[in-house]
Amino acid sequence: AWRKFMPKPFTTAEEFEKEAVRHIETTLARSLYNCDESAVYGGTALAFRDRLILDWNKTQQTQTFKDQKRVYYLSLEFLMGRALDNAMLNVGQKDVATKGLSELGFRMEDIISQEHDAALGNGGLGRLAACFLDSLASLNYPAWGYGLRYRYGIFKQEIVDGFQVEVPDYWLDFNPWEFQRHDITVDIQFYGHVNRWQDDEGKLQYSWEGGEIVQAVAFDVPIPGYQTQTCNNLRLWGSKAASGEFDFQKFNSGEYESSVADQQRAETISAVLYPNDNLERGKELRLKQQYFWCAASLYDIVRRFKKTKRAWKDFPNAVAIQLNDTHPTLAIPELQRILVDIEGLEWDEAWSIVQKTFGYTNHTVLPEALEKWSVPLMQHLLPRHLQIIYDINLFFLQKVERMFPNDRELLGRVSIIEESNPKMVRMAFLALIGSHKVNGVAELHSDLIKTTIFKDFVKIYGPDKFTNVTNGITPRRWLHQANPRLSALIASKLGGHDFLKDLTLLHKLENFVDDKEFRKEFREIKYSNKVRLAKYIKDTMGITVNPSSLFDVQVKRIHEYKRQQLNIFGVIHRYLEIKKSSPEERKKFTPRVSIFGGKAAPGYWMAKAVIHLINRVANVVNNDADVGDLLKVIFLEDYNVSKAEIICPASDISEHISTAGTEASGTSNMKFCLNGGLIIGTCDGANIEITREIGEDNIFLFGNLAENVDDLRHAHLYGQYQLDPQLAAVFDAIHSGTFGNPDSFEALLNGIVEHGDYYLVSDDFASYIQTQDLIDKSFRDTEEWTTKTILTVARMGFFSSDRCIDEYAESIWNIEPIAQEKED
Ligand code: DL6
Repeated sequence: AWRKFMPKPFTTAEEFEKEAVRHIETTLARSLYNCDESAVYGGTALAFRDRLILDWNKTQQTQTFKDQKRVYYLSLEFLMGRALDNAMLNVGQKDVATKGLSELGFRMEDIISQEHDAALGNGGLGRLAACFLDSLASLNYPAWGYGLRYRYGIFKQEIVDGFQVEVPDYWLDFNPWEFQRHDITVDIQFYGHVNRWQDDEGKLQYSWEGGEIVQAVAFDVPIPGYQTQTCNNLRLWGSKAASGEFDFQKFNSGEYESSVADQQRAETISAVLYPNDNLERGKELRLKQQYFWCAASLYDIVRRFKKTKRAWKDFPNAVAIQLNDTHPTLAIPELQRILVDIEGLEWDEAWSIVQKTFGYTNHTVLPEALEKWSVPLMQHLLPRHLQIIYDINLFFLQKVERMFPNDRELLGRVSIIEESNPKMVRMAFLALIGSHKVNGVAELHSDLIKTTIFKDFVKIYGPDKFTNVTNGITPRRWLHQANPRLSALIASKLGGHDFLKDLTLLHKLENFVDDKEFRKEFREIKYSNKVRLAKYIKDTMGITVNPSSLFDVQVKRIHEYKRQQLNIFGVIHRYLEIKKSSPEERKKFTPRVSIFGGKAAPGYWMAKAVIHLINRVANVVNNDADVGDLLKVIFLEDYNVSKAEIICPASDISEHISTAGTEASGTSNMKFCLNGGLIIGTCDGANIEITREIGEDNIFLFGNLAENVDDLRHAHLYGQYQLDPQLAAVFDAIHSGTFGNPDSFEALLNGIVEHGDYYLVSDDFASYIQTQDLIDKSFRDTEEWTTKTILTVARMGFFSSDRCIDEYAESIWNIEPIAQEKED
């Protein structure tokens, strides 16, 4: 009966205004006469939130009632970005709100930009998780995300004198998108010891006792689907001292500070996101975070299952858990512990449930990113889990020995425990052994894991345990939200916005590739997006760039394998070419703006040197009167999701130039192409499938292939190579001090000249430069360029995260969408 009292979708701007103003005046206690943009953001967000909550409650009720199998996506990172725009577009009421805001005297884009990015992730892995949540809800799959509620997300990057400086990102001052569930708390244990005894039937029993308890508190975030009433849940755990942990004795005796120490220690667990991308550092607090989050999530999942009163063997029919990389691998021994130690199942029965429940996604083959934890650390922090891991390993190795009786080396290679000093737990092996499916994130990567890091396991389990799910992106955020004019143009040709739910419909755009009007509008949209970015650059950096220039963009984490150094060396080469040419020759250059953005992990000195070099080069080039508009170099500070939404639609060419075989997939390559930008790339990650889809004529590939990388590295190590002469000239310019004190860049250059050029910068340099020349030429031919960009957009249908999620649902999770009931 109470449905009639519930808020309804806004049908008019006035209805929206009424709600927004009510929230500003009452919920936020901000008087309208001094109402600023931040208050209006608050009122707008709360007005939309009210609508979302109704769908959210209903979705949770329906999912519980239907009791279909659910997927739980465990990810230590969810790089969500801003929520308001997404919420308005997904519930389909942005137009009404825009009109309402304008009647109140505000512009929608100013209000949207008031929101702080939810930056609980480092890069591709976290943003993929966010795209997956959007697709899961949009496709009506019963799904929850589980993560950590970091009080500080990825740091803010400031560039001071050309150097990266890290500033904490406290993002929670006003966050209308989360709900603390005061009633949902879980006590999480650390340290302590294991008791072992025989029960009355002579069976060995284990219990984990003593140690320290920290409380996990649930914070829920609604995840609205696009044009559906499904609103899924993202549950983030915050840490606090367990009740009863506050030491009143100390407090009463005046030791106030030490009485709160326990509390602070507990809160530290969820305080900060580790800012490493593709790099693991083995810190105890990180392991604590991982266990804290896995244990709280599993407790929650098991509690929900137990309410259904189904038999344990039914658990994998009700629950699928996807491990986003190895970070949540402790969930495997934790579920085994719950089933054996607490629920009393036999080991084998429990293990079969565990294996059927988990799936593991691998996102990297880089050795420095593969997680290993020291055995002594694990023994100290999680003594019972270490025992369980040893038992899992024992049974696994016994099986291997039966299969390959005389191969002792094989046992050493596949053991979960690495016999080093100290011994280490290899998390990827544990994840693989405890899961029924392992997937890579692009075809090449999925092939590589089978021939490199998991080669022996293919022999043991057979190839069917391994599969590929090529990554994707949500077209709602990365086309409709980031590039509304392009989305509208496409809709006008395709007869509506259905392509946002089925991206393969974009192929129909090919029918318009010769349509003059369409081509003109398509170009105009790109130009206006470039004007918007140029304005942003002017406003934030004071540098004027010409929007008619070719915008060449590389935005992503700074990492040697991603090779921003190759790009900046290429820029220096271009600069030297311009400098040595006559005024007449200069007219032949295609004017370019080289735009970089991305954060370096705070302790990653080589990456920081690359940022420094880019900024030094920018300083020289941008102030050289000989160069003028022919070349500008921009390093955009603090690259994040909301900046990506401005940058992606404004690029002509973007760079995805990792050493072949190192970038698992990449997803920004997809974002740029979907927005009518072309790419220069190596045959790596998803570039290969992008080429297959859009055609070789529409992409600029260069460089050595993955299959040649080992031989080339070998040649470097034995001195059988010559530094590329054009690169040598670039190094000479750096050494001569053209870009400031060359000592700052010594390590960077030495890595190439003296230490084996592990990322093969020199080997790929000539082909990179040549390909850049081709790009210049192609860009000057506006008609040819326009055709390429339109065909690229038309052929990107495969790269929707909806396709990805359907593949996971069918081949790994075995889940079905929940049919939507029509509202009366
Ligand atoms: O799968 C998402 C994303 C890929 O697109 C990138 O190519 C890959 O580098 C990234 N991997 C990681 C690995 N980090 N860890 N652990 O972020 O995943």
